[in-house]
Amino acid sequence: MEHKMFCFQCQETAGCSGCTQVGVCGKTADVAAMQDLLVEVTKGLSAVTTQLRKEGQEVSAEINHMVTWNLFSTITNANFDLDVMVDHVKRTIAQTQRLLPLVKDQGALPEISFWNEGEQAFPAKAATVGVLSTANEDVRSLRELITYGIKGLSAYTKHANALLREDEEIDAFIQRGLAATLDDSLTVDELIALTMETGKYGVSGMALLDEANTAAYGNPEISKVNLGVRNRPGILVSGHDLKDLEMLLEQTQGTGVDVYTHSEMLPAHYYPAFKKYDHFVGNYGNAWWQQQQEFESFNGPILMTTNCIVTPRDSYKDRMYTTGAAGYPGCKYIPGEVGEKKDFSALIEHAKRCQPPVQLETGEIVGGFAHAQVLALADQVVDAVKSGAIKKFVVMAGCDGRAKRRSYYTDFAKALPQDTVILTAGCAKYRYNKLDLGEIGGIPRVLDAGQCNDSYSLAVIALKLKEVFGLEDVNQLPIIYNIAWYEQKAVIVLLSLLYLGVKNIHLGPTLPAFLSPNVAKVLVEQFGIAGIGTVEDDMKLFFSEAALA
Ligand code: FSO
Ligand code: SF4
Repeated sequence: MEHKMFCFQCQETAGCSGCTQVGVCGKTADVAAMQDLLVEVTKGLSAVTTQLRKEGQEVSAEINHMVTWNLFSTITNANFDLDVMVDHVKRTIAQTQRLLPLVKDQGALPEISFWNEGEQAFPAKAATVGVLSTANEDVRSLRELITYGIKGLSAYTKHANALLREDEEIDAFIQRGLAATLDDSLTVDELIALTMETGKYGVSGMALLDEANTAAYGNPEISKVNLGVRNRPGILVSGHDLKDLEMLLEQTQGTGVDVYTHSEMLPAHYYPAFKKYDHFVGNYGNAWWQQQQEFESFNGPILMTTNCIVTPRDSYKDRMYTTGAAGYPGCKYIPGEVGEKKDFSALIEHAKRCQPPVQLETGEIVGGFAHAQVLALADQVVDAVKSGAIKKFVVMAGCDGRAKRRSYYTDFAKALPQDTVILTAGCAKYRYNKLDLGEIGGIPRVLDAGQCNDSYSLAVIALKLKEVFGLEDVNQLPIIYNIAWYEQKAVIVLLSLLYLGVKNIHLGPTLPAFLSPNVAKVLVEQFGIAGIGTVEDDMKLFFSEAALA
């Protein structure tokens, strides 16, 4: 069948090889084409800004934000709005054209930096620039691995920017890395080195966001999060942007409208600053992919601050709002740039006309084990390890998703020996965070650090434990890595862990389709990356006497 599009950036890609007719995520061929073009013109702009920096010129925050916004909007299931994509292609070309005359040496710039045609020419151009335009499969694989890592890094940078944190070095890398993916002179070895460098900046990006979040909202602390509902209308907030949540909480105070979190917004309840809001009731539902049922029964407006958007049902489409880099055609968009106050009055008025949410569950879950909280418990944790009460930590961070095979993670968590503790972050936790796995000497067996970006916390914890136990190598710790991935933020988390020297990471439920056999081989040979097997086999692999020796 003829390809109408080609995208293989996420775990759910069709047939584990590529979406060619329509995305499994719901992305249509015309949106896919415009996202390809948006990524390409952003690379063209990045080549210009990289050359300008080389020539000693400064690049404005406005341009940096444009690059990260563009990339964030092309992450899996973030933005499905064709008009928005077209508009951003136009704006990006306009900025590139504005900056181009400032470049003294234009000799090394790629063709796309000069491309300046109107909207009618967009579809034809898009058809020439997608993933498959790189013929060599290893070069293509590395270019995409770097691009997807940078997409994830852009998302985290954008969240830090929303809290008025900037890091010119990270932005300069993002643009240099993007420009390098258009450079035909780079060898495979140079691209592998750039992949590792992407991981290095992934660590910096997550550290920047961690600092921004904790400075604004305090250090996450052990918290019980209510799963039930109250008898008042509510607004459900999903995605990852804490600044949006803060603005909404401020504006809903005293209005009689409650606020609930969904999916990756759950960890907001762990921050001290959000505890002062009486109307911040709890978490509603589960991971992103269950949103069709859960948004329907919520009854009130939903605010998607980022991905992951599932094609909305007609029954609640008029209640779904987007903001930031998220977008869906037909859903109302709440504008607001970095530093601007967003106006959520439309959602609040909408909520007042709605019924209260239908209760899905009752009870509480416990979370808030980011680095400061775990390090505050360090003595307890170290004693438990020394006494043998805790034999292993299992990092099960990452994403959840629709694939049937992901039931592995629930079964794996259930099958773990009682003397193991799960360290988690990201929406992967919904596969096992309500199983009541108990405690070891007062330490819960599931320690949730927060969102996917808070995987940074898990790295900080590991490095601290290495120091406490006087080990030379982080891989000598009793930690197993069994990570689930879905989209490109997981790619930057993975590259960051590799940069920190973590080896033998198991990645599932399937390995990325964008890894060519040769690139996969490098990851296997140099880093011991592996997939997952059956729960039974993996239990033997991790917990047989030989593995524990
Ligand atoms: Fe999940 Fe979606 Fe947070 Fe991702 S909600 S899948 S890796 O956006 O970023 O963990
Ligand atoms: Fe397919 Fe994933 Fe791309 Fe969507 S983001 S089109 S599901 S590969």
